[in-house]
Amino acid sequence: MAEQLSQSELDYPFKLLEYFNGFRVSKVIFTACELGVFDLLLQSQKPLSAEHVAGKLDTSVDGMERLLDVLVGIEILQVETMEGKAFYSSSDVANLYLAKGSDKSLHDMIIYQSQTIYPLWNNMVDAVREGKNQNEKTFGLPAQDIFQAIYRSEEEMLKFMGLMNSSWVLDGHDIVTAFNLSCFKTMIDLGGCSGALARELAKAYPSSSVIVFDLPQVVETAQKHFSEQDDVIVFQSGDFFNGEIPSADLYILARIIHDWNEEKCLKLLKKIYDSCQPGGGVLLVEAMLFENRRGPVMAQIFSLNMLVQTEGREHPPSQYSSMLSQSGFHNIQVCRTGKSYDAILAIK
Ligand code: SAM
Ligand code: ASE
Repeated sequence: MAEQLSQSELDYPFKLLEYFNGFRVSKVIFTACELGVFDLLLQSQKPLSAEHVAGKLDTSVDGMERLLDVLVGIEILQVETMEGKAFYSSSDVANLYLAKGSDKSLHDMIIYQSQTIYPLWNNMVDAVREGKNQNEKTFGLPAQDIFQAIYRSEEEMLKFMGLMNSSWVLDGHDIVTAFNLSCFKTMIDLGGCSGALARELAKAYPSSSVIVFDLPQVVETAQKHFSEQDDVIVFQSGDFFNGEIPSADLYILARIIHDWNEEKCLKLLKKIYDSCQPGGGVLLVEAMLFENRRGPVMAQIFSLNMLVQTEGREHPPSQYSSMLSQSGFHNIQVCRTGKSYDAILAIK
């Protein structure tokens, strides 16, 4: 007689199928975003037929109808039927997060995932086998200089900066208020990229001055494409490995430590310690693993992403504390925000 399977054994393959399908769900959203479906639905202000969307976006009607139907199935779009014909519309939240242009838009994050992360993850088997990034195989670029690969063209630099910029839509405020930083009068965001987190800092601490420090081409691109009228931050060009680091009360390193191997991290933290005023501090911002590394799943996935794209990894708090104390810092405090990114503050 056949063995009786428990309910969880019966459910298990369905959970697996849902996971296997994850990449297809991602592709549906990426495709809609790249074709401009969410932008068109936002502009039109009224529900549109598949024919209308296909005509405007220059696609096949059949393909567009199937795409729109999945988007309804995964509850990203809504549909109503009038005289037997389907009309599709975006919800307010889809308009806010998926269309481009709004303050809260995640459009640039989706484009980067679709065009850069997805091809890199296609080489995950090799990344795991070799234990190194796949920039060379994926894009034909040297594996050693990770930012040479990330910034392989002006267009790629803009896309990466768009990704970095959009991450702080969701977590920026929680990060800058994780600790009371009002005692630090000059703050410098090392590798601050487009300045998105720095602007959150300047908003939360209006009596502090905030500088974004990054590579010269990045600063140039940030000023050209990401600056705001009456910007509350200033930009400064430099190289934190091979040049001088300006003096400040607080150094912010957001998603920097996880890019590099331990030797480079210690070199950078010691250099910051030497430039830092006594009583000054360093704020690390990263997606921290649990101490036993058993989660959060998102941080574990980010760590695999660091494997395919960089020379770094995600760490648990004790690893950051250890690097900070080896560099001379003390009073190390950890704050988990409950969102994707967490903060660690240490004092000289
Ligand atoms: N801190 C930003 C954030 O979290 O949104 C950007 C993080 S991004 C992963 C790393 C940043 O470090 C990039 O903006 C890059 O240009 C910058 N960077 C890399 N090497 C650098 C160097 N040697 N000196 C200064 N900045 C550097
Ligand atoms: C880096 C952060 C990222 C370097 C390369 C990166 C991210 C994507 N590529 O410091 C953002 C966070 N991770 C993911 C998987 O989206």
